[in-house]
Amino acid sequence: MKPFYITTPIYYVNDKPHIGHAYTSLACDMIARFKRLDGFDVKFLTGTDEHGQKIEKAAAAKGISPQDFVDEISQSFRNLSTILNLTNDDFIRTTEPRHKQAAQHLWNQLVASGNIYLGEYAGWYAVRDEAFYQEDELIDGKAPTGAEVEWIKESSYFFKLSAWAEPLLEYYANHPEAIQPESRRNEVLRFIEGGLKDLSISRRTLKWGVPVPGDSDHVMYVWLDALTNYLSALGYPSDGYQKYWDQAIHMVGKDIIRFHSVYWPAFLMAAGITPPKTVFAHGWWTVEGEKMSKSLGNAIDPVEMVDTYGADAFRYFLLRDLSFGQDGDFSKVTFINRLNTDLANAYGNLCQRVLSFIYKNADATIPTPGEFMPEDKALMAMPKALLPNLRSAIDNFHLHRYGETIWQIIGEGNRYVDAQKPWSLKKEDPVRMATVLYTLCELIRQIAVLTQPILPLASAKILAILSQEKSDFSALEVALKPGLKIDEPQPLFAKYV
Ligand code: ME8
Repeated sequence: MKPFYITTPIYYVNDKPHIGHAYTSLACDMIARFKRLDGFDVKFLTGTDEHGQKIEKAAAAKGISPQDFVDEISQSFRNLSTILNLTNDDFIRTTEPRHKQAAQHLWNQLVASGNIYLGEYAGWYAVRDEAFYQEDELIDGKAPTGAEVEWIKESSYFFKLSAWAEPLLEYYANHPEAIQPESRRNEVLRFIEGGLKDLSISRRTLKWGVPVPGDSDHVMYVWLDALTNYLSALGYPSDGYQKYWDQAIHMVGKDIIRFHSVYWPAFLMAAGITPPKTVFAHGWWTVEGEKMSKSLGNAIDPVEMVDTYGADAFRYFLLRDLSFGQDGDFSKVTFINRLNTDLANAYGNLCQRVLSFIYKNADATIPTPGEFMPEDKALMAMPKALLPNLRSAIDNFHLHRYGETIWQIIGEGNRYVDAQKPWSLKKEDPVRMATVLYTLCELIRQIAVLTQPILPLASAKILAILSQEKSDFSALEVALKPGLKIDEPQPLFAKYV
């Protein structure tokens, strides 16, 4: 099986998870699920970023030790995996020994290759961004992101980032797939072309971090520490990490593209490691037209969303409504409309009208079909014929197209029911009724196989009703057996006002 490796950013544990974190994790989960069904050997990683000044400050504000603080909040991110039904294979925390060892090993490689020197940093630091800024970057005394900055002057280790501008540009010229989408790639290339300055990679006044090997007065800059998580979870530096590493896809929000597409590949090249295959930066969610912020208290809580609407509905909306890569706005009205239209009225209705009709009128048994008419054959051939399109939607990160494509077939299914009128066939032509119902069950079965990455819970319910054991994509080719008993179907999706 071909290896496949996908990662979410590791989230800061300064606050509880919100819709933005859920979004990136769900996108990765959708891709990971698809790849597993498509026969890949998948590793899907998520986790938490637990060091740095931001966390140290947040712990101090609560009056507890950083370790107690991170243990508590990291757990809420771990719980989110269960709540969102994520299939991550690992959950890494930067406070774990396996990570600290890997981060220190990488540091030693950078020292050995002559890329680290001791100097003095004098400049601005934004705790919220955990980022250094030059005087000329500030706008009205704040970071370009709007974060407050503070002046820092201390001894610091530096990474010779300036030496890596040319190798990075050359690498990106030869690997167009390495930064996606195109607009982000251009943004990163312009930034590198503007010249790179050496980067401060340690802090002396901070204690909450991974100690710099050989100099316990310093801890590593939290981004160097954090980025290494993608390697530590693969067992780096032990042999064998390359198997997945060569296939690495980092999914991130557009806010952290520079860290992933400038600093990280430069660290890696300097340590003799190939940069990740792809960094994809998706867009930004606002809520009812506003930026999410603590002061507005408008962050959407994924736990509440799942409690109210279920994990499938929340997932479906996020991965279907927004063109993946673009910014989007979460509005309650659009959310409810989409659930009602696509889930309750289209997909839910198709399943419910067919399965409950069989349950009530066809002895709760998948009927044995008579001779298929061309329209039956055409309908049953439709979902499986979509697989190449769906594969390309996933491989090209057009995640919204996945649902869009399948829902066209769901529409076809509902039109077929209306045209064939199985309820009238019951008396007029029972053999034809059996053929129509079988055709519809076969359609629903294939749709349930294909919708697993986007609606895993609903798909599992349908596949269970149809007694399907195998559910990877090879199941598309094995037609449904007639004669199976079905349990009483329950509506799959609620309707909301
Ligand atoms: O940056 N819309 O962690 P973080 C879309 N620890 N996505 C959003 C979002 C929004 N409004 N808000 C957050 C960090 N995200 C570092 C990462 S990786 C080595 C270290 C998502 O907790 C998006 O993926 O601030 C964004 O990049 C990430 O959460 C930032 O999470």
